[in-house]
Amino acid sequence: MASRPAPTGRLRAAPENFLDRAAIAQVADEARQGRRGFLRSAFAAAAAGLAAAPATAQPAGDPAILELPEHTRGLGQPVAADGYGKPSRFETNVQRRQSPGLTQTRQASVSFAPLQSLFGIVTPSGLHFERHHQGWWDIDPSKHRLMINGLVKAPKVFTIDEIMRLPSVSRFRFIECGANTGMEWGNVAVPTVQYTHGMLSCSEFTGVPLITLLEMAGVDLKKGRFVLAEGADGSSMTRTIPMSLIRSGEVLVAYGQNGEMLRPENGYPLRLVVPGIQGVSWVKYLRRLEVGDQPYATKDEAIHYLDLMPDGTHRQYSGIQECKSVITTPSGGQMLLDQGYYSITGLAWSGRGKVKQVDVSVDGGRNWKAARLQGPVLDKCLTRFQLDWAWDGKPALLQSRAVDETGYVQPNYRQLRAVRGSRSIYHNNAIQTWLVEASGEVKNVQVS
Ligand SMILES: Nc1nc2c(c(=O)[nH]1)N[C@H]1C(S)=C(S)[C@@H](COP(=O)(O)O)O[C@H]1N2
Ligand SMILES: [Mo]
Repeated sequence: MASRPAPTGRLRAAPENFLDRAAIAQVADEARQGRRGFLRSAFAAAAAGLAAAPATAQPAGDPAILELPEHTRGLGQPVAADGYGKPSRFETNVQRRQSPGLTQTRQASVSFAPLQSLFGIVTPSGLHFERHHQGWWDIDPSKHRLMINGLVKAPKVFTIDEIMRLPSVSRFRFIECGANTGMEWGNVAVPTVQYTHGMLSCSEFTGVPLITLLEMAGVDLKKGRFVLAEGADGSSMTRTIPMSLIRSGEVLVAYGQNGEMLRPENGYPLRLVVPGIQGVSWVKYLRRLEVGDQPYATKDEAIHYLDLMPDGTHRQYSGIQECKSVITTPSGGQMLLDQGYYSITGLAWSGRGKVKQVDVSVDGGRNWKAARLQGPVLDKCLTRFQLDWAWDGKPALLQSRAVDETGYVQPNYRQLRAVRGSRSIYHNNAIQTWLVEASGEVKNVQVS
């Protein structure tokens, strides 16, 4: 590996998935001083100042391999049986974060998933992004009920126990807020992939197909062409779900997330899973489903979640999350410490089905190379891609472009704006560009 002197500057405080040297140094420091307690904030540690260590170990005489550390000789800790397991104390930098670019209300309403720190396709539940219109609740499941009414023979009220007795399915699905990447419409260039794309997560959801519950209530499938879904929080979150999606068996009334019950932030004890459709339709704290014969045009469908088009009209019910991808490493805020080999990696997804292909460019879209798709490639799920890259130390513009099984190709900003204009908030699926500077710093830039 061609190596060059380690940058003399400090590692960026921004989260990054190379080893978190600031956190590690702090833990070592505290161990030396015999103090207890771990690093609370990687930002604080980074601010305290830490020179970057070389990326590779010395070839000969590295004490880290020559000297036996204490953990090879002493007695380790007893089982961690009491309570719920936690990540290593060296991983404190891996956290959901609120965007510095968004106005904070009293009730913070969005946290972003640290995409730059994740592997594979599953988002650990504790790192799943959050979007609350009126705060979150930890609802007593024994008191929670789900009502089904409207165009049904026998309106029904289910307890959680009754729902959990039914045959369940488990499916890996992505959820993306329609406003994800919204700041970039205005070319704001927020610093990291956590803030550009972090209203995106992927879990294995477990639940009962909604069609099963509707059939138990004797749904009228001739007249009943839409379902209104309502949440039990104060946001009056109500969304219209077309019966066509429900009849396919895709829409789930879910209680499980990654092998355990949903997290309170994500809708415990019940949420709707509406694969491929923008997050707002995945109603959390689900308490009522009404079968109707036309779309409901609720506040979150008539006032919010509209796409302002260049000709001054609004686009409504544009809920499908079109094919999109982003490189998560290297990405904004990260630092390449050496020239030489890197595995460019990222995520691709499509609300219309499976990802078929991802191409990667290191020269701002002039030349493209097909990336490897890491299996499994699943329907309406995140897909991990990788491409081998040797960085020559010169500035580079990294981009990824996904194609889904319908043949739809992810647009660049010029193509997207030609159709959608530039005054939208929602449904920005443009190609993202990361600039790698000669210094190794990676920055968010927009090229068309
Ligand atoms: N009841 C209820 N459901 C809701 C919301 C809400 O505020 N209340 N927010 C919606 C929005 S806008 C999104 S993007 C997703 C976010 O889901 P998450 O918080 O599990 O990531 O939930 C949706 N469902
Ligand atoms: Mo959202």
